Amino acid sequence: MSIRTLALLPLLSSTLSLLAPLAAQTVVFQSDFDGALPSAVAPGAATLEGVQGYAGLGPAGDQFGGTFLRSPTGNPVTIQLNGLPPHNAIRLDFLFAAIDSLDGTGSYPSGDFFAIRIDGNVFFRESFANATSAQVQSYVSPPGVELARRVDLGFSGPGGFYTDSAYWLGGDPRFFAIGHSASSLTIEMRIEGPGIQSLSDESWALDNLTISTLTGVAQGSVTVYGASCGPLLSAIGAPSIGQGLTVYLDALPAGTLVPGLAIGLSDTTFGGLPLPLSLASLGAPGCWLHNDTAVQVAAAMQSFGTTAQTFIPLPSDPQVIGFVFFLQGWGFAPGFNAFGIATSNGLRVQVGQ
Ligand SMILES: [Ca+2]
Ligand SMILES: [Ca+2]
Ligand SMILES: [Ca+2]
Repeated sequence: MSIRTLALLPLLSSTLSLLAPLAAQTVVFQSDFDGALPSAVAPGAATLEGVQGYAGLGPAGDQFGGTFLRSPTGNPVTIQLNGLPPHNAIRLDFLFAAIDSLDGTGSYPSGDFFAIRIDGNVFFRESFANATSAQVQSYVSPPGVELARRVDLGFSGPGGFYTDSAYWLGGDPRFFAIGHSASSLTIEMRIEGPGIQSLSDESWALDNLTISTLTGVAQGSVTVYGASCGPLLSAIGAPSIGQGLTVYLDALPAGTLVPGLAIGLSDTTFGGLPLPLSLASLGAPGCWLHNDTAVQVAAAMQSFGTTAQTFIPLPSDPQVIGFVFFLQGWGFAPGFNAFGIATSNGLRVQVGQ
């Protein structure tokens, strides 16, 4: 599913800023984790350990080496920075080691999600799977990000379920320009979820962390609007060019078939009718249509029973900065109401730099 086609719509050109200023960048934290742990880092149960077989993985000048900060799952690693210069975005650049038998999405021992919270808000939450090729990893690497996948790089093993993976997560565009302007910054990283297990079974590590502040970044936004008759639509990630949003549809009625995502260009009119449009007359009281579905009526979502998710990549074209589109989740839910349809709230997305 893609909305790349949006960038091609000629009607956009008159509404887009072609003069977006270039961002200026200041490094405010940098560590290769080879010496003493910087005072800004609260490691919890994490410790500095040799990188073993990870040594040398990474882009030129930014490779695993010496020691890194290795953490058990379930343990928060927190970086606290204060007195930051004025800025309107931050950039995170780091190497991520997915060590031993992390089990991806699912129920125990699966359910291993690497989550990054920024000032308490979830910014990134993706599962990582190392043990078998049959496991479900929600994280999809952009080009250049995956450095090794399901190979023996040390720690538990070799062999069995204890293979390892390596990622230059800082190369993922979603970390390039994260909206932030406060003078203090708290970043918490941990692997969480129903599948967390002991250090000898699965763990993760962080190397070469650089945090920069940016100025002059045109921000995108995601705004929740409109009523739901049950399902809840939310998104995390960066509504910025070259990046994208992971969209979550939660609280679907039990037995929902084929959840989908309606993508529209208007939240005010649908075929000449005003929005939101009540679906009560169709047999779905309390359910509303919140956008014009002009791009897609039912973009596919990956379904997990009463939840579903998908990733919406945004084009890297600067002409898309400022563009607005609308999302609504829904599903066929036999028996939920006479119409057999459940609909979510809406999301308004404005694309930023
Ligand atoms: Ca290191
Ligand atoms: Ca291993
Ligand atoms: Ca696990």
